[in-house]
Amino acid sequence: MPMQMGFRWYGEGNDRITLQDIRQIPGVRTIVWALHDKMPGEVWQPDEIAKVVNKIKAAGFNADVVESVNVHDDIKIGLETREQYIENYIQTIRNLAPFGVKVICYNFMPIFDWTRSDLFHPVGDGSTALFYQKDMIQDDPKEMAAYVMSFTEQYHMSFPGWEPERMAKLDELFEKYKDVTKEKLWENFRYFLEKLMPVCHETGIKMAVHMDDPPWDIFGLPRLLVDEASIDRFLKMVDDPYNCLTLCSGSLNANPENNVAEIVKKHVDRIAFAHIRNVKHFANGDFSEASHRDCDGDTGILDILRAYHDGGYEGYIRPDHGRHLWDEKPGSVRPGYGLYDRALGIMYMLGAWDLMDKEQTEKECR
Ligand code: DNO
Repeated sequence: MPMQMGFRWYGEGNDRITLQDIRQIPGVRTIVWALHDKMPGEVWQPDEIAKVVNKIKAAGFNADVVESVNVHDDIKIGLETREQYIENYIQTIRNLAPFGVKVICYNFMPIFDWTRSDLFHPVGDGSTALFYQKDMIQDDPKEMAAYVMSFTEQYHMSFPGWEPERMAKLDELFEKYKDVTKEKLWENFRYFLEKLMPVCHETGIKMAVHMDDPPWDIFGLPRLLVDEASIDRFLKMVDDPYNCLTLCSGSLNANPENNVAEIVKKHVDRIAFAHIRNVKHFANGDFSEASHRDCDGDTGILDILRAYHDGGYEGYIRPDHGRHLWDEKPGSVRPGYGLYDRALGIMYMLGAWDLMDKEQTEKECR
């Protein structure tokens, strides 16, 4: 089986992009979806799942990848109440299986998911992109959360991992995490995964953890999946073929020291889902997201694609964030998830992939 190209879709009424729009992008087979109105810890019910999956399948796609089933903070903190939330998670896995779901992408970041200081930063050619200004994400999480929440309110658009209900309780959340050291977080992570593995084997669903974005501690909160060593540790900690990675090139490469192609080569068998994104670094530690074209950023997109291709990658892949182009403005587009730049990204990836396929066949024929 070759790699499978996917496209993230936020669902009807929650995304201006329609399944019919996505049909027109060559090569997309998988819709990467979720029940976006679910709070972390809630069970996803079969009728709610069916509603979305039936639409996806009717439009000619598979619904093999869910991004994300978010993990409740009590599991990450290691509170006793985690038992019920883990049970709920297991029930959600069981409920997803009959719909053909193969991979669940999730993250284990305390409190915040991806973090940026500007969601529509001018790139210089009239387009905008997500931007991280290092000195703005240092001391005051509230300021940053208020910025993201102002978007949520102004444009009636909430972001996964940034649920206003959770953000409203930031003080309480920080207080609950105050004794969660990095080692404790690792331990709680292992506990969670070991409980899940039997049901993953039973249902054939792989758990694919997303890298921490950005890959360093923020606001004093520990972050685990930040580099090659931590990925090695994670895979060894629960050494099971169902314990996998969502290898996000952009998240990792926000730290220029991370060589993503090398990580792909080393762990291709344990990558269930590839997020491909290009990042441009600035000397002061800031970074901007860039087009998928190799030379537009510093991530080494072509080396990464080659590592997947030559490693015989058979998992799912999707363009990650794109820039906002043409008529895509705040309010008309989900930050990072416009139509055009992600579609261009797909064509870039498929172009490279087709060429590598061709080269390989020719090599084999000689
Ligand atoms: C950002 C995404 C992440 C990802 C979650 C997975 O755009 O890549 O938010 O979906 O971290 O749980």
